[in-house]
Amino acid sequence: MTVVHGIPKQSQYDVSSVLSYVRQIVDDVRRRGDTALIEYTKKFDGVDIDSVELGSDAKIKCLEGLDNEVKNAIDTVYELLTKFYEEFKPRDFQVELGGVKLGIMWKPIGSVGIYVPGGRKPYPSTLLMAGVPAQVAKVHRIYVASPPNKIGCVDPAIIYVSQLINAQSIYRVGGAQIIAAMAYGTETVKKVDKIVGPGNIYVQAAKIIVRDVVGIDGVEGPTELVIIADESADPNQVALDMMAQSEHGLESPIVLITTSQKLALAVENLIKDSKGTFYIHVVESLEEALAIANELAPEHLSLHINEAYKVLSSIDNAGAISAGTSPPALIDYIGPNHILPTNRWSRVRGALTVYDFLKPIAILFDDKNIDKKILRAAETLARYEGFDFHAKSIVMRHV
Ligand code: HSO
Ligand code: ZN
Repeated sequence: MTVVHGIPKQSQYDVSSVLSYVRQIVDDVRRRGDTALIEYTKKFDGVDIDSVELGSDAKIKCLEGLDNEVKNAIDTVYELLTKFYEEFKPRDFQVELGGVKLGIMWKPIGSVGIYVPGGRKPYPSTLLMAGVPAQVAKVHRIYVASPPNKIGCVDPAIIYVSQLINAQSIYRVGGAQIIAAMAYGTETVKKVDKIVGPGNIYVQAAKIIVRDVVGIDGVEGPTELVIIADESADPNQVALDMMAQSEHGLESPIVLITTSQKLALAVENLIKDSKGTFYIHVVESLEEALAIANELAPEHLSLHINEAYKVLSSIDNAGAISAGTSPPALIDYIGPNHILPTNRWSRVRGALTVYDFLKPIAILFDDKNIDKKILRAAETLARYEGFDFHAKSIVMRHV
């Protein structure tokens, strides 16, 4: 393990280093379709699959043996997230201003491919985090893709969640190859309108390559955690939150910023035999801690401070905040969402939500009673831009 005294420097995560390699895979899938997918699955996952899609018999067989307790846990989280996103869903909006009606109508995206990483362990929680908001948004067709396990099945918990979110198909292919397939389509894989979900560096590189033809949620790196703690914090809780997110691997920066030297020492002692890339930084004041956290713009921010709700308004950049008695790991499993911006992208984006699956269509209607001043403003701007027909078409209905 490493404990650095200080804060992390620039992220080591560099997708551009694999772009040219991944481009070859993407081009190959575009050219050879399913055949390429089956070959890459043999090469990268070491598994022979006879079809890209999990057929209905295979689904039943692969689902066998899924523990009832896990099913119940999935049902519980599914229900909670569904209620949350139903409440959160934006409503269509109309307002009359200056004698015209302006509005926004929200429409779902037609089709979405959700990538669920396999890697060390399957993440059914990730499919819940993407699938539930997609379903609440009423996305017409949801497709799920995840690498196969050794027996050519997709993980049973992932199949179970796919059924809950009403996925059309499950593809048992992972990596850059399935991202290419969902972007361009193959004999089996349907071309989608948007691809979402986390994944390794190859998956992220593929998303960059295909984003001129398909929507993507973002390009994400390893999990990140910043904790702000004061002298009131419990070192055991702080250490456990740090060790929890360090389970995602050594690439995950886990940072403690604290105003208490005593806490820093206690936490360092507790984590010193744990695997992880840890940073501990002691500061003079809470304001300083908040300024650093805003600069780091982490994926997860956890507040172990007195009356944490009082500082919420001082946080500008974070994918998710866990405060009070809530640990970041609870966000991972019950939401609101754990698909979050990394690599400082929380400066401009936030958690995945139902908005990622909806489009606001702008509507203008009934301008019969439009204020003359507004009409003239539109006409003037059109003429300023040299568009006479724009100007004429604007005023002709009002003469
Ligand atoms: N902490 C990860 C998500 C995750 N944790 C999935 C457990 N399973 C990124 O927010
Ligand atoms: Zn996690």
